[in-house]
Amino acid sequence: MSAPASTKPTTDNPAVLKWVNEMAAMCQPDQVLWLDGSEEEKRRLTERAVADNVLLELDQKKLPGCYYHRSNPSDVARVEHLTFICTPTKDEAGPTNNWMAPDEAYGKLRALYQGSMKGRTMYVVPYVMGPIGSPMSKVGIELTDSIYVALNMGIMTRMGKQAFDMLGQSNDFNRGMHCTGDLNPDRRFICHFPQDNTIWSFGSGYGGNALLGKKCLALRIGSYLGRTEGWLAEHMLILGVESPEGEMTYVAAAFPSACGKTNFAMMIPPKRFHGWKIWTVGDDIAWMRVGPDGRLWAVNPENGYFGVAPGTSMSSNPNAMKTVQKDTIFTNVALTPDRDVWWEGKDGPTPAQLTDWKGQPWTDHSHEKAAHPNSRFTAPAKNNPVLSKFADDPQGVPISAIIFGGRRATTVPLVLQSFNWAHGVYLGATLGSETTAAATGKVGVVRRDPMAMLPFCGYNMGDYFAHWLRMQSKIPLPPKIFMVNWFRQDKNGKFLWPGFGENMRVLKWIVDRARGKRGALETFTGWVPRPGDLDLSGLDISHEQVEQASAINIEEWRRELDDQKEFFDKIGDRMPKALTLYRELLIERLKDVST
Ligand code: GTP
Ligand code: SPV
Ligand code: MN
Repeated sequence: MSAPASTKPTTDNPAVLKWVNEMAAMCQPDQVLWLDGSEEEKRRLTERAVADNVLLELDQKKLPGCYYHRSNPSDVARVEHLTFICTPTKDEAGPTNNWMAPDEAYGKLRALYQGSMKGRTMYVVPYVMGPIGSPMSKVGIELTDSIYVALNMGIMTRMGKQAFDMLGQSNDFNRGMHCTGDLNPDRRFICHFPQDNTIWSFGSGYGGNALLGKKCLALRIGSYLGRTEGWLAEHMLILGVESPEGEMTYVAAAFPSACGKTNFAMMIPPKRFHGWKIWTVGDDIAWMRVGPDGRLWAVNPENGYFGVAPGTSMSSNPNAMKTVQKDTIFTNVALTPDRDVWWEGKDGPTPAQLTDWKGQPWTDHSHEKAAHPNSRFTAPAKNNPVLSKFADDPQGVPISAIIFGGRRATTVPLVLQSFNWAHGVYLGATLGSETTAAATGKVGVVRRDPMAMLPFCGYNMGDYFAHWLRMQSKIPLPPKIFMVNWFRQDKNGKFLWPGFGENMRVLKWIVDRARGKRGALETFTGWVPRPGDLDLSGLDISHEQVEQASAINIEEWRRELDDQKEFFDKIGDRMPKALTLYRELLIERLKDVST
């Protein structure tokens, strides 16, 4: 088969050539291929991936350009315990990150990389994170021996020649080294060197561990650069809300992994909101900086969606279903006998027979899940029927509201507005959420996941909070800050709030508040909608249920504030005083409420 890309370097940038040569000398691949991002190249890479059984061709009539991939069963999610921030001192990485000294990490991984690509191809994947021509955008180069990673990077980033055009002769690019290795979790390391703008990943082919532009560069390295350069790299979706009169309001929202960002970013408002439209700018990551007009402007550094498949259906997220109809790679979902894909929660009857995510026969009597709970689709943003026309805008979009939201069965009400920026930072910093299948480990345990960034902050969490607090003085027209919880449960463990499209009702209140158009009730922990403020008409649930979803229970909050202390203590002396004082203030206010 002919080579799918060039074996000759496609740039004369001396820093790039030197680095690629060094890495190739270490890994010793049989061949080094430089990717240009063309359609023709994609076609040939795909052909090779199918020939190598890395991808399986799906029914091309039904799903044109779509392919199926199964990862090793031990390699299906991010691995937080094997993810390291390698700063010169442990204190710089802080108490919430795993730390390894840079020399030790380079040494350990160099030994693993040594000769690791013998008999394999090293793909040189140049890419841009952020819109082409944006002052916010960054160039990365990922070296990988995984054709699956190369193809996914082609969907998730602006991959190819334009990255070298943007880079020119500059040395300012992220150096991403990725080798699949033997996938033994004992030899799996995802190491970040913020000071060197470098990522070394070994032993995983999955998502956030291997697609280095995403969590590794856009968040861990990005957050470090953001602090140094005065901007914010956040685990946030970005959406535009358009009123029937055509008024646009942009909102950014941080929910932890598998807690509803993609769904919220593509939401279709219910009938009651006739004439309202939601436009997606991004579904996972936001880079935000202060614009010349004093507002906070956001771009989505990505160019595609690596979305959770289970639960995605025509009723929960029709726009996502339309997005994955073509040119999509499905990973670890189930396969039907006629080469269609299936997952728990998809529309229609459950097929009687399937091949499950491990490649085993599966019947509808099986007790196992057919699709892995963290199975995903990789789809181009341009497939999204509600893609914002500003998604590629180099300036980004101006943010009027920031929302933090967790997965909480109790305590946290449906929606809450902070009193001011610092209180909003406090709400974000104390965000709690039940763990999900997006990372390995126990699912359903409440943990503190500040700003949904616990696994993604590339430096000391205390300094990150201080950076957020300091941003206030840099943003003359700051967004308003809110907190939401779609996941409150009743006594029987049933979700109280219907969620999905119905979240528009909450979003509408948020947009009105951000524009100063609607009233609210002050509680000790923030502003909440007054009775009647949330538009509930046409909603098929009882007012009592909405009340329960919105309730602020004093006993629960007492426990919550106790629990927050443990986390604040863990951050230690880098914890900003303003946040610990906020907690104490709330405890005092709580005394007034209960007496
Ligand atoms: P990552 O890609 O891991 O960052 O996840 P995400 O935050 O984009 O989450 P996503 O939108 O993919 O949703 C994850 C899971 O939560 C899916 O199974 C959804 O069906 C479910 N979900 C999303 N929104 C809601 C909601 O409003 N209510 C309820 N009950 N479930 C929701
Ligand atoms: C997440 O876990 O938040 C994801 C998936 O978006 S991954 O790319 O694996 O990080
Ligand atoms: Mn995510």
